[in-house]
Amino acid sequence: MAKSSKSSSARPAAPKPGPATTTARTAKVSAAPEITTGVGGEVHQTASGHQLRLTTNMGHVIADDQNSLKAGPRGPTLLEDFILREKITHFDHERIPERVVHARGTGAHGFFELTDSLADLTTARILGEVGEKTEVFVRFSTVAGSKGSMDLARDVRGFAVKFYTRDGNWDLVGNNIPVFFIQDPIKFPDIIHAAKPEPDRGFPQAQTAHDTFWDFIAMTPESMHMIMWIMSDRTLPRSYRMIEGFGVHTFRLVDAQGRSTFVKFHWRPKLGAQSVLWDEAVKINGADPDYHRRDLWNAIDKGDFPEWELGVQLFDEAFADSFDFDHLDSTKLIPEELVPLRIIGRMVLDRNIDNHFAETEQVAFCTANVPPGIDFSDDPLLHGRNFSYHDTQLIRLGGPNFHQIPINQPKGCPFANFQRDGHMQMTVPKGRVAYQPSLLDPRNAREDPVAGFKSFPAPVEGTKLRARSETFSDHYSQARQFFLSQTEPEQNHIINALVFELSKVETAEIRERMLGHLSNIETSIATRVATGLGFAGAIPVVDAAQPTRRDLELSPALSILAKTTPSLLGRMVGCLVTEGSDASLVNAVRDAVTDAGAKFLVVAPTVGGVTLSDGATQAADYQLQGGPSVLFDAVVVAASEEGAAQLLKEASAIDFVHNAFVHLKVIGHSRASQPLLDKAGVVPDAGVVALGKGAGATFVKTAGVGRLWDREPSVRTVF
Ligand code: HDE
Repeated sequence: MAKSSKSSSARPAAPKPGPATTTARTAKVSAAPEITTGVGGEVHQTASGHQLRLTTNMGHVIADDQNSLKAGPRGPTLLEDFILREKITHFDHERIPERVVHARGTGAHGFFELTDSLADLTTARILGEVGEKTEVFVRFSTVAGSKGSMDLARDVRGFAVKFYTRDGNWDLVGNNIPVFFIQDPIKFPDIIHAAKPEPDRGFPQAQTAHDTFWDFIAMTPESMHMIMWIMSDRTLPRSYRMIEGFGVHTFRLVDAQGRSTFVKFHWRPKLGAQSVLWDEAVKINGADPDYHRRDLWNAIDKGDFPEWELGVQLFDEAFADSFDFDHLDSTKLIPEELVPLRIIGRMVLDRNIDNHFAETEQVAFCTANVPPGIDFSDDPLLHGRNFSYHDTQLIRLGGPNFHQIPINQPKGCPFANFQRDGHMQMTVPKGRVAYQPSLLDPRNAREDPVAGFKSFPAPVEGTKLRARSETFSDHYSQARQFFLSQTEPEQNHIINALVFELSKVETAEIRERMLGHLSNIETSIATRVATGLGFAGAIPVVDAAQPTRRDLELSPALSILAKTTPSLLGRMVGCLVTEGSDASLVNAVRDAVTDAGAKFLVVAPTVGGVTLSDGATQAADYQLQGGPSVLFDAVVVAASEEGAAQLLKEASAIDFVHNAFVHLKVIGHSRASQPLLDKAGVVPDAGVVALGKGAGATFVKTAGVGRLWDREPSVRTVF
């Protein structure tokens, strides 16, 4: 007390930091500001324009948001300070549980437009009325990592789409891989616990390369098909704009007469599917852990709206009966060569979110959200999901009214029922009647037997039992088909991924048992992985009781590379410049690259940029250490003679060039940059081009081809 009064008398005017206390109220606003928040504060007229008033949640205008209420300037803080208490209390409660899987996500708004009608097969208007545009919200995600994990984990990507249709919300909650690890939902907690950080130590984060994951897999033959997919480049996407999407399960379309057609849903990216290399992924995670979310945000922000085609595979009971595999088994797919994709629409993402938490975090998907005309098959995994997704939102979003959160509300149609109360009821239902039927309130909401949802009347009978159908039992044939349908570089990557992951497994028995499974898929996979593991023993025999693996027709549609049409569209080209870089070269490449639909980004020794040979200032997008070549699809090294000499002493410049080379990228370069290329170990090949006259056209022609796969065996061991 003595000290406090002493100090206040000694420094009477000091404690209140003047400018800060008034910023919020009197900030100079040049024009009428856009008042965009939902806080509901009053706009008040100041001498310099309009200003939103800072208030408490109860609407009390705040005079000082920089200092809490104290007894004397150094004195104890007073409990009376309701402004401080409200602010801190709200902050203390800002976090909600992250999703148990798919915690790290990024979202965007857009629309779906139907281009080919399925009106003869379904009453769902979104699939029947050509030209109809339906609002969508999409959330892309990784699966295993926490919210703060890095984007380039080797992982499946979630591809969840909420269509706000006129017949109610439709959630197509898919992945970028068309099959799944397990056949029965009762195994889901096990596979996820095995993949997540090990419970005793809390690591590794966002990785499958550890004992518990492979322990579970080594004991689970039904996962082998999925293993081939997750060890492929599919789990290292270059961009969310460049992933395919799959509904995975078989669904039903139901027409007005109650007839059903089976359907599988596929998304196809307009930019083509593309992946990065593992070594590149590891480095991107360090350089920019937000690489995918930044990429999506930037593309939409600049008006390069990513687009996907929606394709369907349609088949009837007769096909389902004749198909070698069970269409209810989520570890199997139907090759497109057997049932071709019919493209019926397109989806464009054209609006970034306004708020990550309110939209991307609070969005609640559920596979059970289907409009009339779409129905479920008997895929057991789908049935498990129909329960799980709603259930998980109750803990994650805190109660049964999460459908009232703006991002989850049906926007295409009204909703009305007699469900009431519960945590966070946001609406004010009127009247005394909260039930039906009722004579008291006959005009309130009632069923519509014609337009309402009707389940397809599939005949059902059976003995109650816990069992797995025999038709689900071939775990190796489609895994083999997938591997053999890949191009050579893609097969090499699967082998190297298996070697990498299993090398992180400490228990030899798990590694060896996995070799047994791989041998059931294809002998050469097992022998190559064994070489990579330095395992010289006999490969164990596992699951000899399984039905004999069959040789299926190859399916080129399963390969990314076989379908790739070379293009620079939507790609990023990084150009390393120095003081005195040749202006005509830089400008020519920029123009050509931009014309080809790619982004041209400049990397310079300082973010202030450089002066080019013609005296013009070239601004930089990245400072060299923050702009490694892993961020780009192809690079240009445009150093001047002096600049190149300086960069010889700069490790990040040498890495820039070296990594571009070993990541199989096209490198266009000024002749003056040659010493830097030599120091970085670049060996001339078709992808290393000296740029002179016609630099732009030469570079675009070479870079448009994509990666130099032929270079790979010379830069890394292919087991
Ligand atoms: Fe999920 N899954 N899942 N899943 N899943 C969740 O729901 C679950 C499965 C998928 O961006 C959770 O809201 C079970 C297959 C995506 O918000 C949870 C089973 C496929 C997302 C859940 C599966 C998926 C999830 C966690 C086996 C591909 C993110 C948070 C029966 C077709 C959605 C949440 C978003 C999220 C359960 C299998 C895709 C716990 C029980 C197969 C894209 O409910």
